[in-house]
Amino acid sequence: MTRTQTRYAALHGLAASLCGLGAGHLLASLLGPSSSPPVAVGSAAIDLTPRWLKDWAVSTLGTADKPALIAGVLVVVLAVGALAGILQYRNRTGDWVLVTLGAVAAFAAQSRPDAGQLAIIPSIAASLVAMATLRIPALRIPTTRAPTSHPAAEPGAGRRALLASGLLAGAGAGMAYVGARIGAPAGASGEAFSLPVVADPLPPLPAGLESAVSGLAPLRTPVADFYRIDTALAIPRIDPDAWRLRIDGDVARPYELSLAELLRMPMVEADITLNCVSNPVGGDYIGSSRWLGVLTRDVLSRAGVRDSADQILSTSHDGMTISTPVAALQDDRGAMLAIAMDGRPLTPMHGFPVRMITPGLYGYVGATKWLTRLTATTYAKEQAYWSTRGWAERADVKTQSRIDVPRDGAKVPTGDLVIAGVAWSQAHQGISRVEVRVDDGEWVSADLGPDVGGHYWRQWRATWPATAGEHTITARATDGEGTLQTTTIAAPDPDGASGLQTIVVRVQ
Ligand SMILES: Nc1nc2c(c(=O)[nH]1)N[C@H]1C(S)=C(S)[C@@H](COP(=O)(O)O)O[C@H]1N2
Ligand SMILES: [Mo]
Repeated sequence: MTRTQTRYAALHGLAASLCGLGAGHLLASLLGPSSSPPVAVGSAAIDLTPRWLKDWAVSTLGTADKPALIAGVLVVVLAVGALAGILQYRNRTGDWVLVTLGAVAAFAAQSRPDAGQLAIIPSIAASLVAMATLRIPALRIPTTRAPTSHPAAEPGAGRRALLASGLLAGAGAGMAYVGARIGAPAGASGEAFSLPVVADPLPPLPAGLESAVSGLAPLRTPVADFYRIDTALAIPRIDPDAWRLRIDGDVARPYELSLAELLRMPMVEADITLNCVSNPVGGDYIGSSRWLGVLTRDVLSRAGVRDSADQILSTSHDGMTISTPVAALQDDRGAMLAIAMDGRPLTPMHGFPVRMITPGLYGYVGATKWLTRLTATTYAKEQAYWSTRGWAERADVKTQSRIDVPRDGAKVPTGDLVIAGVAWSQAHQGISRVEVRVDDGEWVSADLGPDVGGHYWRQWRATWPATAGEHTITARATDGEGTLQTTTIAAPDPDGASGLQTIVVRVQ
């Protein structure tokens, strides 16, 4: 093959694999989003990724790690597709490359915890479509000519091959787009069910300090801005009518609950701040909302958890497992199985139809989304997903304060400077005081925003007559039990970051 022929063959392979991917993604939108070939391969990769690589990806890419992973999978697939194109022209072995690619994806798809009976279909279809498109005659380029021959030199052949490849690639992208539209979980899922009435509704939320301080996190995080952390590459789509919660393990009476039954149980409302153990000091993997749901202990007590159990292992639709101490789910903190946040059913992204919310615990040990099963067991017997990857088995939220205003590195004028932020201590009765310090000066108390309860963050604000020069600003919080937040600097791994946040401002 000449170099030009090789190039056309690669292009043909690329277009064929794109077409296959599009067809696979379209089929997966009907059969279950996790069966889409690149999603299945990406999800399997997440589970197989060694700890250090995952940490590196999260710390360098943050929440862009998912798109980056998918992009990586696509690049590899397209490169292998190009290779298949070349091999197909050279010695007809391209088919084997495509069969292998399809088999890898099919294997990944059927190994997903939420895989249905038909999960391998999109992968098989993808490789069949790619193999078929590699045979489209319009794309054939002459291979029998002398090595000097050049497809572009043969009237029209090169242009025809280019055009056909372009059309194929377009068809693939089109199918993928249609699949994405069909598969997209409904935005707010507000129509999915109507919310039950609460016997004891909470008073409306007081006005927050954000109306006076621009740049300060609002007292209630809008659902659209609420951080998202999970391992799901495709957000699970759960039919609320088919959803069941199984309560089993070391219990006297295992049982199953439908959503309709759950909705008939006594409902509670609670204002709770949720945060991720991966949140660095000063970070924004934290959000606050009003949750509506059923007390977890009401659901557990019907099953009768045996005294031998010290953890509840919760399982999600997509196979995530999370360990929560039995005590945290049965004491008076108000751990709940939430069905709504901020006055609407949960969005698919935040766990529709039912998720756990456990005040005082980081999300990875108490906030299982797309919840399907609660198993009473022991820490000695069962390890959850993150515990087998080096994170602490138990983790209370650490007391923290965050400076939102001014931004680190900001240039500000001399004169009164507003310093503001949020502080939280869900595991220790909330926040009783926040102080700020400029350079090595005295600690000065900030004004606190409205008190929304010990499980909720507290806004704060202080004013400092800024003088010219570069200054550092530090904040610290005191919890509701009177204990100052620790100055010990710790990374998020293994049980949450600690240390004081310091920012630098340039006053001119
Ligand atoms: N099914 C499932 N639930 C999950 C997770 C997950 O990966 N899968 N991640 C947990 C983590 S680490 C956090 S911090 C919270 C985040 O919830 P959010 O995305 O609604 O903010 O969900 C928790 N629940
Ligand atoms: Mo998390």
